[in-house]
Parts: sequence; C-alpha cells; structure tokens
Amino acid sequence: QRVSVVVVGAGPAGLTIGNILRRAGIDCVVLETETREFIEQRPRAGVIEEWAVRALEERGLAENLLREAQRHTACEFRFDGRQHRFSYSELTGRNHYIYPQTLLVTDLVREYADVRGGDVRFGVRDVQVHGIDTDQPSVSYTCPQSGQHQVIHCDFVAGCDGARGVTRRALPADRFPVARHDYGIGWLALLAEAPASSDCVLLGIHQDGFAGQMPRSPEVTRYYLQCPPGDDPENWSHERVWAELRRRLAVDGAPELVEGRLIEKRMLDMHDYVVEPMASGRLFLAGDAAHLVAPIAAKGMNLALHDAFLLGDALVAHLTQEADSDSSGLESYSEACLRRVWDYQEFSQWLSEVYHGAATGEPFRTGTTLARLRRLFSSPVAAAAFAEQYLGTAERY
Ligand code: RFL
Repeated sequence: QRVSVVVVGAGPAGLTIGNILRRAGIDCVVLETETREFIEQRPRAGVIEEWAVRALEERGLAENLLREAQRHTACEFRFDGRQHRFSYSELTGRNHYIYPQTLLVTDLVREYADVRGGDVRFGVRDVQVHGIDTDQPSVSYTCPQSGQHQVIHCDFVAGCDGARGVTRRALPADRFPVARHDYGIGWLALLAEAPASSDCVLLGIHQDGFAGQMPRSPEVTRYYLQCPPGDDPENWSHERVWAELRRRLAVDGAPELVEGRLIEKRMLDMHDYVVEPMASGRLFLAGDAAHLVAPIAAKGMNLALHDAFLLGDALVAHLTQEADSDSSGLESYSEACLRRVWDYQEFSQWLSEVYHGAATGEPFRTGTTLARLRRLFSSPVAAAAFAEQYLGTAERY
C-alpha cells in the first residue's frame, strides 16, 4: 500500500494532523496501538488555551467544544491562609477553555473517521518506521485481526505516538540529543467523581506540599497532591487524600471541598524533555513524542495542538501544489515549534518554584516563593506578564 502520509498515534496531535490532511483531500493512514474505546476514555488534560480553540475552529474542529466547554476567567491561589483570586481575563481579554481531553479526542476521531472518511487502524502492533532519510520511507506493523505483517509506503511520516512511542527512537541519538529536566517531585494525580467546590482552578501553596483543584466537568474534578517522587498510590487511601486536600487548600471563608469517589489515582514523576531538532528527513515528530512538559502549567496538549497545526498546514502546502510545491513550512517546522516549546518549558520551571518552593523546608526558598506570589498581586506589570504566559498567546512565535 502507498499513501502520502502515515500518522503514527491517534492522540490530539495525530488526529488533528489527520483531520487537516483529510480536509485538503490528502490520503493518509493513522496507526494506533490502542482501541477506539480506550483512547476516547483515557482521561488526561482539560485546559485548552484560547488561541488553540480558535485554530481548531478555523479547521472545522471546534463545534462541540465551543458549545460545551466551560470558559474560565480566573484562577485562585491559596497561601497565607487566604484566597487570592487572579482574574486573568480582565488583564488579557482571553479565557481558558475547560474541555476534557477525552471529549476532544472523541470529537477528533469522529470527524476524521466518520465525517471526513479518514483511514484509522486501531490495535496495531510492532509499529516500526523505516527509511526516514530516503525519499521512500515506510511504516510497518502487525495487523491485530490477521496477525499479518503490513507495510505502508509513504512520502512523509508524522510521529505522534506520545511519550512512550517508537518514532522518536528512529532518530539517531547522537544527532538528536534529548534535553531532560527532572523536578525531583511527585504528583499524585486524582480524578474524583464530584463537582468542583469552586468555579475556577485552585492552587494551594502549602509548607507540606502543593495541592491543586482543576474543574473538568459538572460530574468530575481533577485534583493533584505533591508527594515524594516514586511514592506508591496505594499509600494514599480515600481518607488520607481528602484530609490532605482539605488541609492544603484550607482558607478562611471558602466552601468545603466536595468529596467523591476517586476514579483515578496515579503517580506522576515530574519531568520535562525536548528532542531537538524535531525532524529528520521524512520523519516529523509532534506533541509528546517530541517534548514532554510536566502538567504543572497545563501546557502539554496545547503544545501538541500547536505542532499539529504547523505540521498539518505545512504538509498540505507541500503536497497539494505539485508544480510549485511549497516546502518552507516543513523546513521551518522544528524551529517554529521549539520557540513555543521552550517558552512553555521555562514557564513551567518558574511556576514549579511557586508551587513547590515553600514545601522544601528551606526558609530562603519559602521567602522567595512568597515574594513571587505577592508580586503577582501587587505589581500590574508582573501580573500582566504572568497572565500572558499562563494563558498562552497566538502571537510572539
Ligand atoms: P498522546 O495523547 O499520548 O497520544 C499518543 C497516541 O499514540 C499512541 N501510541 C502509538 N500508536 C502507534 N504506534 C505506537 N508504537 C504507539 N505508541 C503509542 C498512544 O496510544 C496514544 O493514543 O500524545 P499527543 O497527541 O502528543 O498529546 C499530548 C497530550 O496527550 C499531553 O501532552 C497532555 O495530556 C498533557 N496534559 C495536559 N496538557 C494540557 O495542555 N493541559 C492539561 O490540563 C493537562 N493535564 C496532562 C494533564 C497529562 C497528564 N498525564 C497523565 C501525563 C494531566 C495529566 C494527569
């Protein structure tokens, strides 16, 4: 079989690229190791930045999102035993959109496969990428039904198979070093079957560790608790989780947290990485396959979408104009993505110190952390800079 593009991975990045290609009438195949049901129910992100919503809308991919998503205009820091509401929309005129990744992926699969007639193969095994530095790359896999070995020849491979995928490994390690940062911190990521206890994100800065509440839907709320890296989720009983959340998010006059059954409880070892450059020959990486950013600032899915818009548009420009093919988007792809990637990585590092500095037990870092926080609420210039980074922007990249 031969197609123009093989997309490896049906996450937000791969499905967005697939949709952009199908809209332009380009033949492509999306390969995914999991089932459709699994990817539609895998809970992860929930915050989408406004520029990304607009970019999805321009590509006909935001109809449900615009109808269903909650618009957030503020977040709330809790420190010194008090609530400090940070109204970012007042400063920037922009919102955060709260739309669970499960819903976005469900929308993107439906649009790609059921509306735009895209070819997606679920449950594939042994995916391998070949010949990326030739004009004739290919991707091989084992078919789940027949057990047969299949090879798809193509012009380009989009490596969108996330943090544990195989496409990154097709890049020779000596020419594509991975820049990595470990925070030395663990987060217990929780999903509770309960409504949020406030209308916005809560960020609890506490000497015993960070605690966060991120509304997801009227029925489900995400919580995070800082804990030692490598801690066992089994050490965190229902009672211990809720007692710790209540303690770290406690402030005078705030409503009680609404308790609910914990439907997800997993340990995240907080780290970041970036592969640079993000492309070699005919292979282009996008999303978590190329860079991981710890969920500190809720940036990962937004970066995945940014890559996908650039790569999808660049492939369309290259593949649709036979006589006068435009390769400039593909040539500048890695550099254009990495400007936003590094900006978001830097912001995550900065924000990590705000979240975790006071829990180091070091009086000096506690002092500087609280100074950073107070500055956000006393200096309009500092507040504006924070709001711009927290919300992301379409400009500057
Ligand atoms: P994904 O979503 O991991 O999709 C990759 C897909 O590839 C498949 N796959 C393969 N397919 C074929 N062959 C192979 N060999 C394959 N190996 C893997 C996988 O099954 C999967 O379907 O990557 P993508 O598209 O780059 O999207 C990245 C985002 O999913 C990720 O950055 C975010 O979830 C990060 N993140 C958040 N990002 C935000 O922007 N806002 C948030 O609020 C936010 N919260 C979070 C998060 C990530 C979290 N976890 C679990 C790490 C909260 C959490 C808890």
